[in-house]
Amino acid sequence: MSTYELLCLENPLLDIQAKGDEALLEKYGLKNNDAILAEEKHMGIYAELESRDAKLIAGGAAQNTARGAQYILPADSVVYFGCVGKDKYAETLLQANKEAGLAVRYRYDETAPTGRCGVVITGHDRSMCTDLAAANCYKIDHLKENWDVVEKSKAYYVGGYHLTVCVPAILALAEEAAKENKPFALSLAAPFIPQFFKEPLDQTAPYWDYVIGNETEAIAYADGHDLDTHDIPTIAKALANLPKKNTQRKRVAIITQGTDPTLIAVQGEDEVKSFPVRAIDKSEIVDTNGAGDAFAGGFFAGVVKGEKIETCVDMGHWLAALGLRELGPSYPFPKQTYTAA
Ligand code: 26A
Repeated sequence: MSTYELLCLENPLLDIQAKGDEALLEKYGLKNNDAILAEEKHMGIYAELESRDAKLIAGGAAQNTARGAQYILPADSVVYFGCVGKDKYAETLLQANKEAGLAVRYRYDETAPTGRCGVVITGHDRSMCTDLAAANCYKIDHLKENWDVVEKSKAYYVGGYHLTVCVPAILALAEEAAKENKPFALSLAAPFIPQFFKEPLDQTAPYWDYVIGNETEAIAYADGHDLDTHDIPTIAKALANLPKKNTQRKRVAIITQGTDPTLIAVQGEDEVKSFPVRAIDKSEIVDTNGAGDAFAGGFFAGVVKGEKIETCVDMGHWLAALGLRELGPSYPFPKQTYTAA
């Protein structure tokens, strides 16, 4: 069995993505740039998007990141874990993963369909409404059954959205990482995670070697943790300097800010470094769905290759710029090759 450079865990979803407008957002009580869990009142949105000529695209934040990292790395470098149903949507996801060369260990749920994410595009904003369905049925037993893969993987990346699903599986990876001195990364995923899933998030915090998020997630974290500031560099520093279990690695906090520079704070270091994004003409942007996931994919491809942090950030910016030119969280084929800025 192969040794993987990176193991990713989260919620495999199919994105049902269409152009929308204020009226559609209002009808379902959605903000123009947000991610939420669907409630009963949202369930009509999927059919409504399909009636607007929706595109069905492989999604799930960390699955996008995993495809992104694999896009850059040599064959068989990345493996992805999550739970899907036994249906056509799962086959669509497998096809996209196959194209990227991403290995998967899916748990197949017998009763629930594959999860869906309704994506409403308005200009350069995207609003996401997720019906987790089978993705919510991930079980730690599945991870234990595949523990040989866990042991043979050299780094772990968990999408923060999984904190709504299976915290024991996240903690099992986190503890293995600390025990074996392997890098463990977690994304903040969306503002509602630090807001409403604060307790499980904080349980994982001592294990973060890398914590990654955008400015709205950083602010939600600050508000939820009484940091009493909305200054992004200050929040990045606070994240980097939380107590840490594995003292052999300094924690790195990475905060992206859309078209504004990406910030890097390293545990124990005074300076928060700032890296401008790669400029791309607004007219070249197809949609912003998955841009942050692409950044993470590029960044962690750099991490597992042992690149210095500046290069990791540039690899993230490069892959995000490629993803912005594609429909949904996708990457261009035939594959392009990374070149330093
Ligand atoms: C639990 N939730 C809400 C989610 C998601 C999610 N991935 C996992 N869990 N809500 C949205 N996404 C994914 O985020 C990507 C863009 O960053 C969407 O599927 C989309 O591909």
